[in-house]
Amino acid sequence: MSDITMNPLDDASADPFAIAAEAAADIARLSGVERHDIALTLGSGWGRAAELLGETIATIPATDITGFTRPALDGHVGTVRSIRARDGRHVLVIGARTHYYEGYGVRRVVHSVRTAAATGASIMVLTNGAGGIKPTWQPGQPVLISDHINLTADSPLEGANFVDLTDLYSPRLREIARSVDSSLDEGVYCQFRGPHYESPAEVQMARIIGGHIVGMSTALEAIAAREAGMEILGFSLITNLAAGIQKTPLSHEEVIEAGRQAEPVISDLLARVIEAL
Ligand code: 8IG
Repeated sequence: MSDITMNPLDDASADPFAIAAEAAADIARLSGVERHDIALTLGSGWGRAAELLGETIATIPATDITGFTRPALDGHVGTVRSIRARDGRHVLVIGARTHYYEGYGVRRVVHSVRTAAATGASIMVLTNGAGGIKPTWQPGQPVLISDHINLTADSPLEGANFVDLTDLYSPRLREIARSVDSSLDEGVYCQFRGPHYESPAEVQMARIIGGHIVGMSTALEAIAAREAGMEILGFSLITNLAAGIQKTPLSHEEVIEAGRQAEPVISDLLARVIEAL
């Protein structure tokens, strides 16, 4: 599926779960790994974690997997990797996130999560780069997601499918993460549509309604992962303080630089948490 104009998920009459099953079969065929145990989506700043997890069995261009979307930005194609952890478990590492703001619709946004579930993964680890609202947080700090507020006004669920979201971000998995690093703070993640950052007034709104983290991914993916019956662990790397919380304007370069600096530390943390799951 190399042509962005042709994606089977865009056919409204197609079954997104059947397409995810096809994608999982592509991954099994291209990696030689029949089933995966844990799936991990890598957001900004988290990219190096995969190498620390174990042996890379296969690196698959996302465009070779049914239903995956070619990234709109930069020329480079995202990849999906199959990694064998030291304890023998198979980890599916998704380095090809499709964001809601790309405008392809929510089916494409959650396709990687549904595919991960179809490969057999029972745990979905979602990571992202995000803005921080808590005044005690510093750029470069990783935090756990304790809950979310979905401000996209959209859902990955179709039809009368009333999925419960209590304890969406697994208290059990958060406890394990804190056993690896007791200094991990946590907060409520607000998913905005983007791609513009929030106005300072919107950041204040997010704070007042109970948010601590602002981002452009993860909440819709977590809903799809819950629908699929997976246990979910969420991490945000605070790459910047949210607009108006920090004194200076937000820039994409600043965000990339904070991610680059934090990468060794958070990658090591993530690898140790996954080992402990
Ligand atoms: I990295 O401050 C990153 N992603 N919505 N706001 C939103 N998304 C982000 C931010 C931010 N920083």
